[in-house]
Amino acid sequence: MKTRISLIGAPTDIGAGSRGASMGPEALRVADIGPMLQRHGLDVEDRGNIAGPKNPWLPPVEGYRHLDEVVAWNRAVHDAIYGELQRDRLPIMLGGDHCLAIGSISAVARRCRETGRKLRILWLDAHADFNTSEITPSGNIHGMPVACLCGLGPKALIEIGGQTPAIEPDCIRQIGIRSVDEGEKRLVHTKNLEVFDMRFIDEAGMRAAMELALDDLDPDTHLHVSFDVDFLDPEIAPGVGTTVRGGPTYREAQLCMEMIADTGMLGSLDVVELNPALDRQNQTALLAVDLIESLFGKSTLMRKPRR
Ligand code: HAR
Ligand code: MN
Ligand code: MN
Ligand code: MN
Repeated sequence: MKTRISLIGAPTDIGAGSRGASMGPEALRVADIGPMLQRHGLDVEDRGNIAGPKNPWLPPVEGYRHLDEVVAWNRAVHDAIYGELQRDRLPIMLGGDHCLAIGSISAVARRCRETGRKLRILWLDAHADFNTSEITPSGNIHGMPVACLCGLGPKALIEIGGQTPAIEPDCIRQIGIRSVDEGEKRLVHTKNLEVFDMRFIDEAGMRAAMELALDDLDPDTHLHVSFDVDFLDPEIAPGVGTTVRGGPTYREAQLCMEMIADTGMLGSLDVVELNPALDRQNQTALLAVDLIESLFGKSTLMRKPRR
């Protein structure tokens, strides 16, 4: 069956430490994300943007910045993504900052429970996003979504998908990680998160990292990719709020996307943290769209999955 895709914009920077990710959805549209997917024969509907509260730009309160607004945005994202999954469409959330993955992934997890499918989450990021209010250095909730999804976070955020925790840590594979805070590091170890950090990628290569991250997938697995654009090296992707040098190169990122495409199991996608205010001539959005093209199966030659 033809893959049916729904684009859903979530124009907010409510969980971020700098303003501008709210312009991400439009920058991705300007970079032709919809027409690119259509050119590959996919059925694409752009559902437009979700609405939510404005960013009051206030300091953190008890370890959380803008908690009420983050809850409102994530409820709206959850409902929109869940609706598309119910209609058997593949949702692409155009963020927005990474706090919105709480809403999208809790919707995906809910749908997987209902349909009896397994879930594997690939978290492509420079950051582990595993902070809590006790250990966060910033109070910015875009540094906390993985913890919230695993049940570590404020009640209103961990309950969004109807079951707490929304997911177990063992369904997550993190790739490209190179910035983890001290307390966060301890929590990553306590919860046994599987992390393919840049040291691993340096030593073993992206191919080995992805082979392991995609290992022993049940044929009936829903694969969710949460693509934080700061995963990429800032030399090629400057348009993000929290750059960390030493990320994957263009070729490494392409291989990562191609190996995910080869599984044929992609079921949903977040594209987050793109910040057009910090970009140059939309190059980071164009790069993200180029990589997403590979994620949906564009390859140089026709090839069979190697795995
Ligand atoms: N770890 C830092 C914090 O919690 C920075 C988090 C930045 N997060 C993102 N998403 N950009 O990955 O504040
Ligand atoms: Mn992130
Ligand atoms: Mn990040
Ligand atoms: Mn291209």
